[in-house]
Amino acid sequence: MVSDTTTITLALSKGRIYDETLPLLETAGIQPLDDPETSRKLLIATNRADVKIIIVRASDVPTYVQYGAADLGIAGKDVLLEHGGEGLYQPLDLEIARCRMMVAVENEFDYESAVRQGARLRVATKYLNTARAHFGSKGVHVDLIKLYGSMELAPLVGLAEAIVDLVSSGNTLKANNLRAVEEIMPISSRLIVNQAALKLKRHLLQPMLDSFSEAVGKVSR
Ligand code: PRT
Ligand code: MG
Repeated sequence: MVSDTTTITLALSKGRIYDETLPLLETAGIQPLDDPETSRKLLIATNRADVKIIIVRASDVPTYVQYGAADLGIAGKDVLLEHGGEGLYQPLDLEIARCRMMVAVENEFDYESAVRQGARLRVATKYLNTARAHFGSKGVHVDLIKLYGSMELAPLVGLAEAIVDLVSSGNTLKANNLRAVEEIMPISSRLIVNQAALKLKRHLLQPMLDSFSEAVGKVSR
């Protein structure tokens, strides 16, 4: 499904991604006509009649773009690794909403010896694919427990020994008596484009990709 070829739809999530995307949109001459934080609108018009923005959950952005309900979107690498990236062209790391994917445990938990002794580790996370690949490559046996949020609570109440979660300032870990024991990978947000839309709407999409690449100091082709 690709909507009409005279307009483009950009999928964004509220919060940090939206905030950090605004300056990039500005460089492409695009200004949203509403603020999603205050307006409750999920479909936002812009100063350009041929560009509209939809506001969706961060983890739903790849799905909207994959099916062509949005032509392009911005999603964290964490989200893309879980989605799998099917049907998506990923031309550009926008280097926004940066953080790190980490393994964390309670301060008192001896992670290093647990791993050394080959103990089976219970790990709570929203990021099953990433966690499976990480522990698999280290040869650490884990039982993964899927959570949808507040992973930091899991070790405190005995649901898991470790978590895999995103860390930026480290304040959430600190406030919950946790420490990071391994960095899995650095995370930032990427531009994602529907592959069919890129062909059918290149005349509209390419100038936008070019402005974004210029803004982050890269070449998009
Ligand atoms: O919040 P919601 O459930 O709707 O979805 P979401 O959490 O996926 O969305 P959002 O907007 O919070 O995050 C969107 C994207 O921002 C993520 O997919 C990441 O790529 C990126 N990002 C960057 C972060 C963070 N930094 C971050 N710190 N996403 C989440 N966090 C959380 C983290 O999970 C932890 O709970 O913030 C907490 C840790 O922060 P510090 O500063 O205390 O370390
Ligand atoms: Mg969040």
